[in-house]
Amino acid sequence: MLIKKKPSWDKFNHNDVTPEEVYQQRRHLLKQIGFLGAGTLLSFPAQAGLWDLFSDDKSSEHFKQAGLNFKKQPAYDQWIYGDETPEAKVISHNNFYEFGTSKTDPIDNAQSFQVSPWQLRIEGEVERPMVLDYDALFRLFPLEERIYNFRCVEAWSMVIPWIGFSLADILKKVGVTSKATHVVFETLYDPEQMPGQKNRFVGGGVAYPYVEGLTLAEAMTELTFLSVGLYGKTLPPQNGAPVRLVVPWKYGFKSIKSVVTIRVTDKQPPTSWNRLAPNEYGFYANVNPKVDHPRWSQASERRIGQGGLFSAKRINTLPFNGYGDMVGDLYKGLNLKVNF
Ligand SMILES: Nc1nc2c(c(=O)[nH]1)N[C@H]1C(S)=C(S)[C@@H](COP(=O)(O)O)O[C@H]1N2
Ligand SMILES: [Mo]
Repeated sequence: MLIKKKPSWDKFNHNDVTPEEVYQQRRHLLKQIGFLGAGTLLSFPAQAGLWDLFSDDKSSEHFKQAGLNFKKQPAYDQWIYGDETPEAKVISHNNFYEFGTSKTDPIDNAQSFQVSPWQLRIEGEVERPMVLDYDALFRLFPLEERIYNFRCVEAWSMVIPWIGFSLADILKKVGVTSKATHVVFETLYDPEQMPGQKNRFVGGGVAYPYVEGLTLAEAMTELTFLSVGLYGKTLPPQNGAPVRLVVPWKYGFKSIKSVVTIRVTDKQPPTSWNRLAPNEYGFYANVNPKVDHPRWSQASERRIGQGGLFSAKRINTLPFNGYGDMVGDLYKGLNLKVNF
């Protein structure tokens, strides 16, 4: 399948995207020749060299043409190259209620969404507040590619190759004050562009702007990612362009899209889904197969893009979505059934 498009949100000029099969085959080959196993043994330049053997990949050129590069991060890849959910699924099966509540509404309704100019404010309990414009999002910090498992509270999941940087990089740059305990995130509020913000039936009853929050410790942990791209390209609008949070050990609703404000605070903030249905969606929202949603089990998940034609493969859900070794310590002594 040749995915050919040049939508308005695509600010960095590029040509046709590599046909998906070629991309997958190349990754399969890398896997076969032990690129990933070797990745832990080889120095980074050696890994990069090996990757370059296959670098007719237009999708990474997309970033390169803009003078941008990203470093692959095998350390996070319990999900190896070749395991990713097909790009076509990642960009067409979305939750982004600002553009409508069905899975295909975001791809259908978000294509003219303006992502540039953009301003991301970092404010509140910080020593040096900052405003990042569109270009700064891509240039201020070294970009990394990380393949993360992504688990929606609705019990479907995908494996997604994100590009971005750790939220901690920004927080270190602005310097949080001694009062800081939590971090709040807000999506753009622009009802003219986002039909769901104009009409509560389209927007699923959420009070906009969409807001999310983390504890400071969660925000500072390396795994917490600000994504500006996926599959080697800038984010499509339906996935939260130009910048969105990715918190892979939490249910997907924590991974707020199209962020304009990051505010460091001294108290736990209200969050969109918790406000709407507090008995169903907690503040923590850590992926937990042992704590069911009141209306369905969380013990397993449908892996989108894998399995048969009509039914996705069902796999067991892991505590903290498989990232317990990296984040479990954050919750020592906390009752996860009460603090769901
Ligand atoms: N602003 C905003 N962010 C959002 C949402 C939303 O409706 N609005 N949906 C959330 C939910 S429920 C999920 S599962 C993920 C989906 O991300 P994806 O479409 O990139 O897979 O985005 C999250 N971030
Ligand atoms: Mo979700």
